[in-house]
Amino acid sequence: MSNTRIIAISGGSGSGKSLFTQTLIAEILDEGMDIRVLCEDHYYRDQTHLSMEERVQTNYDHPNAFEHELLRKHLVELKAGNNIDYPQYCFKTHTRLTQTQTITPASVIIVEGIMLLASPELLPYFDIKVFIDTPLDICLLRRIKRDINERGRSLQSISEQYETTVKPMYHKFVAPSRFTADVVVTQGGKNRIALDVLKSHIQQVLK
Ligand code: UZR
Ligand code: MG
Repeated sequence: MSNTRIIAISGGSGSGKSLFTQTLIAEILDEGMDIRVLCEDHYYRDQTHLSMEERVQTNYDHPNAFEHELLRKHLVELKAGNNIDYPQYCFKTHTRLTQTQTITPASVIIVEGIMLLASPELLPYFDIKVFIDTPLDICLLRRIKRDINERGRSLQSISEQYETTVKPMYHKFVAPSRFTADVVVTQGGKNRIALDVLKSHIQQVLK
């Protein structure tokens, strides 16, 4: 499987990366083609050894919050045609679950996450680098809704995290990583043209 294509989809938290990726994947699977997705979020470092207070204070918007070395290894394994044990992460407890999920190789792998293009050690693995460029106010509104509904957060904790890490780290790491991208997408998961362009590229590869 050495001709495996790896597509990275990055952008700020709440930019629409996951929606963009899920829409693309669903449409490709619908057509009976084989593709895999890995979320960088699953590679957050386990915080079991810390107290809840320390876990809450961790900077999750820094490249070091992720075990990129494991993600890199997994990309190497999938490219070599081997299965991987995909980690599972809980945002409510900030811990990695003990069970993993087996992921088998495929010709096209999409990796999605905030710090992918800000990590020089990962860049050589990506055949196509996509940056979802969404204004920060739109990202924040989405993040508020999602973190309350899916990640067990209060408005107070969301605004504190936003001021202390999300916004400064976006400017420090995520925004500059846009310049490493091959494709910059506006309007997030709703950009039909960008979805169609990537989809036809993937269909070409999978043919
Ligand atoms: P996406 N995050 C947490 O809030 N808790 C964790 O245990 C791990 C991550 C948040 C993280 C980042 N930041 O902005 C976001 N903060 O998850 C990335 N603060 O996830 O790209 O899906 O929005
Ligand atoms: Mg997401």
